[in-house]
Amino acid sequence: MTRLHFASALLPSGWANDVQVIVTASTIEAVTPGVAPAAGDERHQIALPGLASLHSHAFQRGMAGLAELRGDSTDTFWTWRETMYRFALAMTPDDVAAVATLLYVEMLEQGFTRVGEFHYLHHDRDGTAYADIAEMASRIAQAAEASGIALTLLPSFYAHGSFGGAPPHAGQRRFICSVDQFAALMAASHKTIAKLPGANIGIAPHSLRAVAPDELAAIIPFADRGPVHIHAAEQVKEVEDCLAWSGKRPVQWLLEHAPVDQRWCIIHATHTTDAEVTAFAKTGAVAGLCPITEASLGDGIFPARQFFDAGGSFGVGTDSNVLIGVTDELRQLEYGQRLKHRARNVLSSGAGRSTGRTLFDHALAGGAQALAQAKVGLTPGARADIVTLDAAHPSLAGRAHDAIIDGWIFAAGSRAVDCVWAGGAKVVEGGQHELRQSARERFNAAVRRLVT
Ligand code: NGQ
Ligand code: ZN
Repeated sequence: MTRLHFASALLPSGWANDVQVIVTASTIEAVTPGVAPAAGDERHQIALPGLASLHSHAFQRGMAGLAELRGDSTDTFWTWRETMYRFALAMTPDDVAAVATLLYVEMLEQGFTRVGEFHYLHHDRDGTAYADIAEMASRIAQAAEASGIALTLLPSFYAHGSFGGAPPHAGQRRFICSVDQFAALMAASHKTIAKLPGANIGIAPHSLRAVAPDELAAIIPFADRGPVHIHAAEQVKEVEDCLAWSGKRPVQWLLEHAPVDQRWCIIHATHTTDAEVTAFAKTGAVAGLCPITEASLGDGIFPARQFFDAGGSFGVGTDSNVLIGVTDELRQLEYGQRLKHRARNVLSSGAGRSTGRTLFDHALAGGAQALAQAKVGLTPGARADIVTLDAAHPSLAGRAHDAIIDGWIFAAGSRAVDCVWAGGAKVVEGGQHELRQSARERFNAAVRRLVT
């Protein structure tokens, strides 16, 4: 049992002062506001719940910053993707484990305590399945276990190179499954995560480019009651190709043909019309927004203001993992809207309401929903995923309650994270994960080999 005491803590009911939190094993057992610290309480100033990065492709952390060199033609998402495929084709299971372990260490250091791993690098380098079809998934699970982050594993189904069942191209061979192989992959993935604390599983039909309608219908039952994640409408070309194929836009097609409901998370949904935004919000599905990656890849700007006004839920994901940060994702989300609308505090929930707090609350709730967590936050029964901030950080000086979150997101940035408990274990202290050094060495050795 661990007893923590926070001068100030963000609870589901709002900010409270002098909060004692009792953690037993991986779970919060009791939360008592308004009590003085007792002897033996570990004391901190400011506590927040950990957030989820609801969309990650772990292996891509290995190539972060390596696609920032201008090519011969105009660089786009599609030319980035070629670089990404070349990197993916070179990685061994050990490389994936090394890269994912440091990535998850970095996520924890930033205040992400759960990851939705949209996992599609399944097979060996020649495209044949490993002896254990879930070999790569097991490396992801090992990385989660070593770091302490909670894993929602989302094995991805990927079968085609484009709309209309086009054959995949050679660079995609490590991703490809038949429906039968996917069934075997799901069964093996279930076994892989069975003993992993805090883990759960869903499915990830990659996109309408990669999955034909009959395949989508065939794999949805594999989700059981778990989450279903799909990329949609990230690029204008994807929307055009989808229109050419079906006469519908990607989000529109999904809403008309797939059983989209609260278990679903539509990743990006960048290029959506007003009608799509309204219909999407009504389904109760989560928009999985990845603001740093969407900016990095030149995707466009999601109509977040309209989606919020229509009652839509969203969470954030680090996606390509080019930069890892809770504050970075939330700030970029708001700043994209400011640039688009030429206004300030666009995503605040109303007059006098903090923008940072609005973003944080949405990302907490949307992340939990998208990764099928019934209970999150500093509340009894939730996994003990707790983040403390450094109250001595200059951008937090003199701030109370929501002003702390605004100071953290918009001014202090990531360095203000002090300690992080993941499933009750204190894995980050003074902003550093206990495995930082060894994980960096292993990552660096793998990446040095991959880039030469
Ligand atoms: C992915 N990433 O699956 O890693 C994709 C690129 C694709 C993003 N969309 C590949 N950010 O969409 O075909
Ligand atoms: Zn993605």
